[in-house]
Amino acid sequence: MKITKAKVIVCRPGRNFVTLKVLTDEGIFGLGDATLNGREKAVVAYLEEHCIPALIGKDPQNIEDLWQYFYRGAYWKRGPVTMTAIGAIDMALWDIKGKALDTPLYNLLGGKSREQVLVYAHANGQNIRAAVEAAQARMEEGFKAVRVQSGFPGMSHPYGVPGEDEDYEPAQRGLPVTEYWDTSKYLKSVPRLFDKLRAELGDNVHLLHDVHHRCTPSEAALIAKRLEPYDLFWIEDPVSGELQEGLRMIRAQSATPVAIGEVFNSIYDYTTLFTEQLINYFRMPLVHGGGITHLQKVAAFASVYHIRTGFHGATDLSPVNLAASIHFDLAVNNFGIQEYMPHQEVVHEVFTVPYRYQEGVLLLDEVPGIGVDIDEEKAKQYPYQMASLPVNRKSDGTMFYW
Ligand code: KDG
Ligand code: MG
Repeated sequence: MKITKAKVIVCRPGRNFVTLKVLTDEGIFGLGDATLNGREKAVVAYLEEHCIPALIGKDPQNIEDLWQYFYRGAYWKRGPVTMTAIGAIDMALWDIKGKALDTPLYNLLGGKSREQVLVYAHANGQNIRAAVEAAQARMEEGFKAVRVQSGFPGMSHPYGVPGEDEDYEPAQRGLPVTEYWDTSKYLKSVPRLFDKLRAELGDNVHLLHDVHHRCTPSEAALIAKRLEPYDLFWIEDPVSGELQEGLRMIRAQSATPVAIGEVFNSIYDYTTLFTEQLINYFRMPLVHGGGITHLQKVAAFASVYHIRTGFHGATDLSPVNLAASIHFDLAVNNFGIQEYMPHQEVVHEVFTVPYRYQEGVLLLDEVPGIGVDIDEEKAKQYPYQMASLPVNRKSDGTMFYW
């Protein structure tokens, strides 16, 4: 089998998505997600200028060798743009292999370890009352795990908490907007939020919380300690993970489980975190972490240390990534949980998907490969528009430095 062509499809059904389509001489094609929120065109250029020319004529069945070719061959390893481009190629090649062998991707990854994938939903509110009501609404929809974020006095729209009647979408059109953050207000409010949640929702739901890298290690240790009585499933990104040793302080103070890694892209981002068992869940998604081939190695490394998957699954990752993640989640032994935010309806005019939500889990149809298709004509009706994630300043104007 030979790769004859590969193209990058950029579209904006409600938000920007970048999709790689790899075609072969046997008429089989594969899709990969290449969306890097706010930096979409950098990945497009990386793929079009450097990777696609080198893909033509290669045998798509040799996935491991092609992964190493693009990772090692560039000399410049790692980084979100590089790893997203490699991730898209890798996903597309696994999709081709599944279609060529007429079997779902999860079969190629060792077969099913479970029949369904536990997911967590998002519940956001501009204040504690609204957040509690949003969490109740998710539970009524059947979710067994809910991530809860709220605004608090002096900060009704912290990062990731949409305004009333707005969809979750931290990237805004054009250049970045500036948001402000006050850690001391946050540290006081977040235990109040979870106190209220446990009082009103009871113990029969997993509660999660995303700190969005806003704390220093000692502040994060304080949060982990203060939230201990509420038995969280995890706190996420309590600190920015570049300083892996920073997580030691959180562990020393608290047994609250920790998830990290949605902005990581390499197995080397995890060496201290895994070997010292400083986290419980790793979040690096297939799309930004070099694809299925690399994540298999990361998951195997994590499993040695009792660390489980908790893949990032926000709506800025395309349905191709979500479907591939569900295959991975079904197959991998050390699965933990999958983030699930449903895409807007308009996204499904462009992408047809093999998964469906039911009572707190995602189920997958028996389809060869990843099982997502893209309607290229429809995609043309939704052209790209530049959008950026916000920048963050402390309330005195200082840029965040971690
Ligand atoms: O592009 C940024 C989003 O993916 C991020 O804000 C979502 O933190 C996030 C999460 O946990 O889903
Ligand atoms: Mg997050």
